[in-house]
Amino acid sequence: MIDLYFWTTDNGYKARHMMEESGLNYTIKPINLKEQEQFDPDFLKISPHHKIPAIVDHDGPNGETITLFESGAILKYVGSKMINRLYPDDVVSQVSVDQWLFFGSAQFTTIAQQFGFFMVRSAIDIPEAKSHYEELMKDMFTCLDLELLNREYIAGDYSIADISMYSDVRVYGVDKFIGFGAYPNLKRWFSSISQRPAVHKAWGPY
Ligand SMILES: N[C@@H](CCC(=O)N[C@@H](CS)C(=O)NCC(=O)O)C(=O)O
Repeated sequence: MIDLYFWTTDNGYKARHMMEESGLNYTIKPINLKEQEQFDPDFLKISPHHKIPAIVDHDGPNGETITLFESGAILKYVGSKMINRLYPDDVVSQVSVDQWLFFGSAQFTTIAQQFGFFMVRSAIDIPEAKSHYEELMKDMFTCLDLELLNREYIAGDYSIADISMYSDVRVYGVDKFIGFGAYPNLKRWFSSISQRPAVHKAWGPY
């Protein structure tokens, strides 16, 4: 059994999407960020930088309990543990998945969060910050769209690399933010992943 420490944010949904794809038993432990629950001392023992998502696997390696934070690390761990692996076994495929997984975690979501902050949550309107992050978002959408021209999924077969980017494409692909008009391949990728039963469950009520 895996405990998933979750809240309804892009990174939270990445991990929940992964758990649904895995078919492994898991329980959602909500960490209400609006109530600052991420600073609870018990949660900080699991996730020292007060961030969701995090997991506790009570059936970890050698049958021992293991804790894990950082969405990319969680995707990789769960992807390696599941039966129909979404993290491949062979090194050449791993390299391909890893580079896009790290792009998803370190680049794509990091910029998307800043874009979201200045577009939605900032108490003051800063047009320069908005246009700066909008350009960066469009640049990343363009990159993904070009990559997906000749591939169904970002690293070949559907994998944790796709999961690492799906949530922010879902949140910011809508017309009021970036939109899909200039990115037909990314739109096709997004529609295909959106139809997966695991995605319906992951983005549904809990
Ligand atoms: N690099 C981390 C980022 C996680 C992250 O930014 N989590 C946010 C929600 S999306 C959070 O928990 N924020 C609460 C806080 O910083 O106190 C990951 O990929 O898991």
